[in-house]
Amino acid sequence: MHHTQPAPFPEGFLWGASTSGYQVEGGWDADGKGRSIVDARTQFPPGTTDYTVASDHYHHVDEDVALFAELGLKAYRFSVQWTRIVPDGDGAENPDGIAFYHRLIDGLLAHGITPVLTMYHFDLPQALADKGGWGSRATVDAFVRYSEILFREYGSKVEYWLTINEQNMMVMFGELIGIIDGPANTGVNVYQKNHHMLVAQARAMELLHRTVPGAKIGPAPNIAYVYPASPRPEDVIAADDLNAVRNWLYLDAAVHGRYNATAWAYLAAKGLTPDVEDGDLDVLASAHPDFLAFNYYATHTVAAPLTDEDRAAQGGRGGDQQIAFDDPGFYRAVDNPFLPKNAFGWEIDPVGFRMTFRAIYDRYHLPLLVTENGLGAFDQLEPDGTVHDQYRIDYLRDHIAQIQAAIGDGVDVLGYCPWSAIDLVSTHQGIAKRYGFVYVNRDDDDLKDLARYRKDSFAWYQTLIAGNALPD
Ligand code: BGP
Repeated sequence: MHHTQPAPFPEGFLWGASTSGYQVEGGWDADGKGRSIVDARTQFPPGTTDYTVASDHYHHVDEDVALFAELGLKAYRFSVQWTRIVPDGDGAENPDGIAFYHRLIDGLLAHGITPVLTMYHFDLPQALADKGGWGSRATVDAFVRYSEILFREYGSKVEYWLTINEQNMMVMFGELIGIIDGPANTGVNVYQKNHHMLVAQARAMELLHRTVPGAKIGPAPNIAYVYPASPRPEDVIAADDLNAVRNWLYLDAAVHGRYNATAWAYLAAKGLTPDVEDGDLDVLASAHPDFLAFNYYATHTVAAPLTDEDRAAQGGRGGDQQIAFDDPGFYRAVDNPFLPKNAFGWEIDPVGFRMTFRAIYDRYHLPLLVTENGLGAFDQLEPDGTVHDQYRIDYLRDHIAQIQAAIGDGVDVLGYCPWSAIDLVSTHQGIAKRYGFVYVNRDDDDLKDLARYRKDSFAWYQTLIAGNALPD
């Protein structure tokens, strides 16, 4: 469908930007913070930094919020590190850690920026991991208690809450993105962990609604709409399988409180169905998100699986959270010949963004908030302190135009929070892979002075937000 007039962005549209705690804050053990599984990680891809300093946002918080205000952000999506609030996950509270997020939230509110708070972004307390992590039901109770503290502390200040960032990526590609929850969890069915996270999420949603009137909460999975490689019916089934397993499993559970039938059949075929205790499905059904947040970077394209023989001859395809893997017997991941790729091999598909909006909205009829989308690139800081990232402007413009198309299609879009507000450390590709509107002066092997510089995309996004429209 072609819209002759682009739909305007609604008044109050939440133009934002995103970060996550462990990737931006640093100060990993400051002021009583406990160790998370990310802090405990020892294996990093060659040449990439750890998260001990990151962008040192913990010590630059006022300066960073002032930059967000200058940028004109209407919303800022960040995550609270569980280990700042409850250092060992389920024991004593840490007042200094609690105070840090009050300071951040108060700073945002003082500038008229709506806080969008992610409760959990990959950083499970290591002490909980040692006791079985998400493999143990005790972690569900610990998460609910942590939620209670967050709601008590920040409930009067924060309207938009996100439960768990990219639960689907943690489940499908945990090790690949460095989310390793320790020996106590080795060999535990990841879909059992997934089930516990779904129960924890549902209890948190129900608790927020019961205790903080007017607050809104939703899940935040990574959704990549899956195309069939061709109209061959077997390819279409393969795409439908991956859509179910990667995308709808998580949203069906969050919205309808039930397991997606195709995804359940996939788990059964692999011997991975979780134990579902009495009452769990009632808990899932009792929770009702107010909106759906999702992260979008690219679509996927798959074909029918190879026969064992062909597979042995050709080998399988590996990937990461945005490059689909082969799943023998279910689907074969292929490149989409119509799409370019970024410097890290991720396909770039703005039209697929529109398709993803439509597919989600059509299934769930809830307002949608984009909590990540963006371009990782090797930016260059010039001697005069400028960074010319026209490629990022092009990427953002093309994606934002497709949001407008989706709005024209009838999708209710609350806002857009691209990744990332400022440069931060990638999940598995270091800080050389930059996403921010603000350049942070450090490298993977040299902390330099951590000074902040506005990139060209900063001025461009500033103009866009001020006009509530794509600049000419
Ligand atoms: C998502 C995560 C983020 C973020 C982003 C970019 O999967 O929610 O934490 O890092 O992708 O990915 P990467 O850091 O791997 O480039």
